[in-house]
Amino acid sequence: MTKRISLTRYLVEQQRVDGLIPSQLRLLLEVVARACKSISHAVNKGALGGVLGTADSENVQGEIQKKLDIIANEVLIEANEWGGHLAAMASEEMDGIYLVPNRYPQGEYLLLFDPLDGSSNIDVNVSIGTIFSVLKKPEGDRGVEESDFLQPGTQQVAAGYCIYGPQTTLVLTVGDGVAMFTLDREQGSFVLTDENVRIPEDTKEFAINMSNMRHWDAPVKRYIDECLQGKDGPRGKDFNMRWIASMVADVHRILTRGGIFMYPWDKREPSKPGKLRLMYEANPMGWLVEQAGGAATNGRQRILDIQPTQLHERVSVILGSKNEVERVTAYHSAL
Ligand code: P6P
Repeated sequence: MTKRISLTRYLVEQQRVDGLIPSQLRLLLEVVARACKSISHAVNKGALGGVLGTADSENVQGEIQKKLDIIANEVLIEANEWGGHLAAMASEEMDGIYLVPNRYPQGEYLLLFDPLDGSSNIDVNVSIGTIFSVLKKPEGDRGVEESDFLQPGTQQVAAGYCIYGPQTTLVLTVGDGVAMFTLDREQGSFVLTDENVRIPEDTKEFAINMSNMRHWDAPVKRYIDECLQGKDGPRGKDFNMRWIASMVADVHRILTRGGIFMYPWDKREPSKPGKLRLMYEANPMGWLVEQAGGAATNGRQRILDIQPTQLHERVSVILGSKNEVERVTAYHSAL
């Protein structure tokens, strides 16, 4: 039997090797992992826990909140606010930033998260997940402001997600590749199950919500149309399609076997650059994909290079197998 390496041991050994995980960051990642275990427990209870269905509230996006959205958000806030590793947090489920209360020590990190991504799938028992991104707060003693969060994705010091599916799996990068940890429910600990995750540069599998086809821009229409033509078309091979409507699940599949995920800008709401959020969906997922040898753009530029202007800003997302993302991006610049 191969040696079981826990998340804690992995982080300690990585800390010794490359210094990418200062002790405060290691504490932060372990606290987030513990919070994800609690969220997994709540999710797995489902109807038995009285946690399904909607709450009587909307989030900043104007979306009806699910009860589990709020529960997951509260779990992450309560787990992280007292440890002394954070200065502030930001969440898809909260309008503004959350400053660590003065009664607790202030740390040097900023934590951003989508506490429960894919929540439209909660009530139908389809995989969902928590996405998180870690930034450093700017130097100096002044209090943290929302503008301190508006850093490009290249500034992330850690990013990851936890997928609540047939397994509960934590996927993490600190800038030295991607590692996966599967929750051992008997031991209650995350165990290293995949190290140095790599995405194949080519794929025959695309993920997009095809019902929006009539609203897409020409480059996206061209790319998908060529895929649909299969081996008799310009691509010379048949493609498969997947769409789980849970970014965490679609990205996990791509990290596991390759593929391209697209949620592009479309004509339904032309003033919005896309549906997905830059700070706590596209940036963490984009970094994970790049760290696994893939690529992530908004069709015209690298997602991680985008300078944010608003905490909840949206972005067009094209990510996954490098050669496919580069093809779609080239189609955009060909216009
Ligand atoms: P649609 C979930 O609500 C989410 O934010 C992502 O996880 C997912 O990829 C996308 O929206 C699904 O959107 O329009 O297909 O329901």
